[in-house]
Amino acid sequence: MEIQLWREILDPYALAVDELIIKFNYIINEYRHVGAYSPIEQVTGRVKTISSILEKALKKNIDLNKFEEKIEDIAGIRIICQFVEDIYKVVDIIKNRSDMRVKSEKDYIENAKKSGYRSYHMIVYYDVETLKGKKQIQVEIQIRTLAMNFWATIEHSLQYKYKQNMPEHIRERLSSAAEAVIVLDREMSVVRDEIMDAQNSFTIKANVVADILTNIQNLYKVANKQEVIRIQDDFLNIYQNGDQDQLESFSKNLDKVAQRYRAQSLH
Ligand code: 0O2
Repeated sequence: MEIQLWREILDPYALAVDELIIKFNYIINEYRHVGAYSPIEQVTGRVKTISSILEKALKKNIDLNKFEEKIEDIAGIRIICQFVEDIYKVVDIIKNRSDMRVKSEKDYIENAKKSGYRSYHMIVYYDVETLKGKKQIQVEIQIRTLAMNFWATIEHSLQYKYKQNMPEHIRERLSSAAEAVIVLDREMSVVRDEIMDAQNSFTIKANVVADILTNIQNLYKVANKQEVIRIQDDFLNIYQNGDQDQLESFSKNLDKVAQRYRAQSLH
């Protein structure tokens, strides 16, 4: 196949990956903007290179005329979560969306691979719009924790280095590292509620502070400068003593002041 033709075939896959990265990042932002904990920590994506498509087709005896149908991971999205519980939340989010249709799922967390590999895999159908019209793309979504991702990344590069001949002692090390990852994820789940509380209050505080600063900035344009400087000093005092309740009530009062000025400016 000519390189130009490959490009024409693979471009919609790149579009699907780009769109999905934006959409999953949007989910992260939606959670954070309401001060809630996001089950998605990070999202990345890639389109398989022509050489790995050819390699996979050769390895799995796939007819090149059917590679788009048979190779399900030409477009790949990887979602990283902090905790195992989050993975299943993300799976539900994906299942409830109207822009993706689940073709198949593999739970390599409940049923880890022999290598020790753990992740949740979903193949979804996703439509993109091109000049030639709508094109349905298959996308592989891998969902895993930070710890699982660390293991898989190292193991993948060792697989690449040794191909089929990974020395037994390295295989054993990887296997015990996989066990350690299970223990680590389990330990993290135990402290999950506390970690989430800490992260939530951090996000809530950041949102309140952003609201206060926006109000102060806007007031500076319309209100008495001395008064705004006094408000700013009050804010700094409360901020320094670190009391969240006081910060929130200060923000509410400031909202009222800002509203009063807005009302005045209308008269
Ligand atoms: P690459 O280079 O990441 O694209 P199967 O026939 O079931 O063995 P299949 O159909 O490819 O394999 O599906 P599966 O098992 O769901 O694996 C799909 C992808 O998951 C792989 O893509 C890897 O990215 C990842 N994966 C699966 N098993 C392992 C493993 O043991 N270690 C690591 N590090 N990753 C794994 P590719 O195309 O194999 O590779």
